[in-house]
Amino acid sequence: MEFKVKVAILGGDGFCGWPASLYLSDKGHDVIIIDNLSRRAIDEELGADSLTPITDIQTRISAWQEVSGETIGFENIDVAQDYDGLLNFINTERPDAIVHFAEQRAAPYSMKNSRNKRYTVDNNINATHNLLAAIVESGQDIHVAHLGTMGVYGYGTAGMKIPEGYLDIQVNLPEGGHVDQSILYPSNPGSIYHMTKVLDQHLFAYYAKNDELRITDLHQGIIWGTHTEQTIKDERLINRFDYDGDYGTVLNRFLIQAGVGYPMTVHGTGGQTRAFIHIRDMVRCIELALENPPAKGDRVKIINQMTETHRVRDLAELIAEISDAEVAYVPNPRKESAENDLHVHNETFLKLGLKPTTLSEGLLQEVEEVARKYSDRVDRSKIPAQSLWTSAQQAGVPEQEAVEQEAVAADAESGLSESA
Ligand code: USQ
Repeated sequence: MEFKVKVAILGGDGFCGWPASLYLSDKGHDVIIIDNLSRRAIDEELGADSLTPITDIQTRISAWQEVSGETIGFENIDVAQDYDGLLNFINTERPDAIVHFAEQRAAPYSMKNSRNKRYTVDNNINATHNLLAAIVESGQDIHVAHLGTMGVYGYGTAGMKIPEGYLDIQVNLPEGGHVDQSILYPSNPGSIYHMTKVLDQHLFAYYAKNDELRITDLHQGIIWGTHTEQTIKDERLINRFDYDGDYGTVLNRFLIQAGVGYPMTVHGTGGQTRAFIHIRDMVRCIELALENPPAKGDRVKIINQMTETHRVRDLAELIAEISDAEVAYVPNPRKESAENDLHVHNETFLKLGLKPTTLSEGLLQEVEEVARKYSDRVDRSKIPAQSLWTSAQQAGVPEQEAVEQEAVAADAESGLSESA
């Protein structure tokens, strides 16, 4: 039997939410977007803009109807603030599933100042908790698929592969013998933004246990790419592409920097290794997650949504080779390990049929072409990353030295060494 759901996409106007909404609609699911358009408001606040000229949500939706014949619903609800609006929506529309993307997702933005830290915590935690409480109050059995992050784990291990969410441990008993347990993998977030996804995990664990909510938490790596099969069908459907120092993510930033002749901004030594996934795989993963929900009463299903790992400087050097771009090693504005290895279990999606779209010259060039096409929209003053993680950095203490010392201290405290 064909699998079709009525699905609400919270945050469906954003970088992941929009292509996921189109993909699910294209596959015949009944999609309703809930979004308060906060990402567009933050663009205005930052004086930054998507590289690609995104149209307003109404134009997006009517263009999709014209192109595909499919209807996507839209409601402007602030799920973090308007609990009654959210509950009313759930009671009226009775979705089978809700995909939760409705969180402030930029680590640098979250670290800029205390206002942004507080906004990120208030917004993200309230959004998640309002959703869970509203589902319980509605009395409905709705599968929640949440976009979490690989960053909840930190980016290092005590020498093993990072598991999909849970760590099997043996607790030694004082009277001898031991008990076996499976616990949430110890968290080690590197920013207030990543911390909110750690806090989300605990809310999910509680509601899965207490109310038997069916929840999938997708621990996603860094997205790269911009177009999907659907967003490329019409320019009015184009996805956003962030390149600024707050919202631009590393590989996309390097590609646009290469595209407009700006030296690629490698932070520190570029020894940071991170997990990556192409945007076309992300949309597929969302559908696979919806098709494979946990059963009622199961613990939260945690899946690592990533397909490959790369070291930041290797990415810059690869792009330099294929495009003649320059690499600039800049002082790291963040407090993070200068060098780390990263090994990750990601079998769940592979077993469910995901065919990874891995880094290839063709795909890198596709993004660089997008950068060139819209290069007249680039504001070069928005490219440098200016959000500093610590007060020592803000006070101008010799930056690299302070960051490295603090990173070493943070690793020692966490007990999870990130150094190779
Ligand atoms: N980096 C550079 N140069 C740049 C930008 C970043 O060297 O111009 C470095 C950063 O210092 C960091 C790494 O690249 O070591 C990744 O930075 P990023 O901005 O690409 O990614 P991050 O801040 O971790 O956040 C992004 C998304 C977030 C998602 C996360 C997945 O914004 O929503 O949760 O990736 S993950 O990194 O796996 O935790």
